[in-house]
Amino acid sequence: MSSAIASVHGRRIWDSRGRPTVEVEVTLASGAKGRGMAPAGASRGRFEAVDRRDGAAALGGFGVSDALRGIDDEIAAALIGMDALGQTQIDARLIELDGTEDKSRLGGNALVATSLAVLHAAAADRRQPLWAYVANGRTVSVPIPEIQIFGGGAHAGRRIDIQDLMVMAPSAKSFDEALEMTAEIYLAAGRIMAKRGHLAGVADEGGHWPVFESNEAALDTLVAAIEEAGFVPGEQVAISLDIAASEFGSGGRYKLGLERRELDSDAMCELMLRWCDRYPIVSMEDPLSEDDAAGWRRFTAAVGGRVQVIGDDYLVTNAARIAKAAEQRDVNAVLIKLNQAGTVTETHAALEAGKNAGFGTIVSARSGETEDTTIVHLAVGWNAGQLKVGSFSRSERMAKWNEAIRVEEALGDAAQFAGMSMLGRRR
Ligand code: 2PG
Ligand code: MG
Repeated sequence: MSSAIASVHGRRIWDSRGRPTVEVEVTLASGAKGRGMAPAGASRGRFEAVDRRDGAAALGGFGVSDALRGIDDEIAAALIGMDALGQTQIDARLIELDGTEDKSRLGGNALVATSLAVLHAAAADRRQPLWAYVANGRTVSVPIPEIQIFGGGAHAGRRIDIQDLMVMAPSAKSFDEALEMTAEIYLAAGRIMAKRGHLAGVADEGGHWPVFESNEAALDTLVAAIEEAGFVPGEQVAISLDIAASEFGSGGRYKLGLERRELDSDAMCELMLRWCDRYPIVSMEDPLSEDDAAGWRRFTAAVGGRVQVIGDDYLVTNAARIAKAAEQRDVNAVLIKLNQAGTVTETHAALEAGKNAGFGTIVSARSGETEDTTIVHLAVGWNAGQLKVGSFSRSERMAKWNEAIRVEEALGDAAQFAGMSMLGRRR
């Protein structure tokens, strides 16, 4: 069998934060090769797959030598001889081999990089671009991008509480045009901030690292940047926020560090609703913390008809959690991250669970990334509709936006741009 796995090899590479991460290379009997790289989050959900890290003093505890040993020994032994075209069987074998609920024994980082390397090798064996291989003849679409302008929270020294202040361009006719509009806004925001002395650098995902006195000041500046770029806020360009509330909230208490005040769940929900009324917000991710199910329900009941409410840390790319959230009407959209789930198969199952619930689905990068562009192909081939990659600078981000331009061009007339119709079905 020419698509049988002949070798599996792990190596240490470095992510966009300068931390070690795992890369896996898989070679098939046919000679086809595939490579997978593990990203890493900073604001992680409690129920995500757990990375295997050395934990010693060296490299801040982020070393991956144990994870690499597991790949070269156990994982290689288990996968060699298996058919790379059978992704479901490969991933089932990885899950069984690891044997833990949270993938902590072999490590979510080892598993996701291996799973992705097999996927790439299989596509190479079939001589197909990855998006076409995963689509397997089904409908594809070019996703609408959510692009960060300001970074905050855990990605920018907590200078503001909100983690990602992003824009979406509902009026764009193509991915290419959406990027052009975003570029104008990113540049305009930089000009405004520099003029006011509000620029402290570049945040983890490439957004401007702001010095603001309040979260509202950040939102006001974003609206100003959209206007300065020549667009009508709320019509041509809208705001999308990732509050990442689990970073500052738990047990029904939310500590807004910037304003030095603490809110209970009701007050936090009220504040998020006020922002939705006051600003042209079309999408809000993790507005409440991962342990505040009642808060989620209240928030979605109030704005779910007009705002996309996305579960990230709350749903951790887990099909069962997504199905439960659908039953309880906690959200109307779901973020999809490969390394939260740990394998390609589980990630796809989570996305399908979201679609079955009528949710918007957003394929997302992590704050710690590499030059890997796989998620672009998955967003297209799985027809996710939306893509979140971070900001409009730093090459680990631009590599992905640029890859999407190539895919859109390659698709030609078949390149259906998802546009805003892909935002979650309203509840
Ligand atoms: C998120 C991601 C990307 P992290 O919360 O959605 O912005 O951040 O990878 O740190 O979890
Ligand atoms: Mg998030």
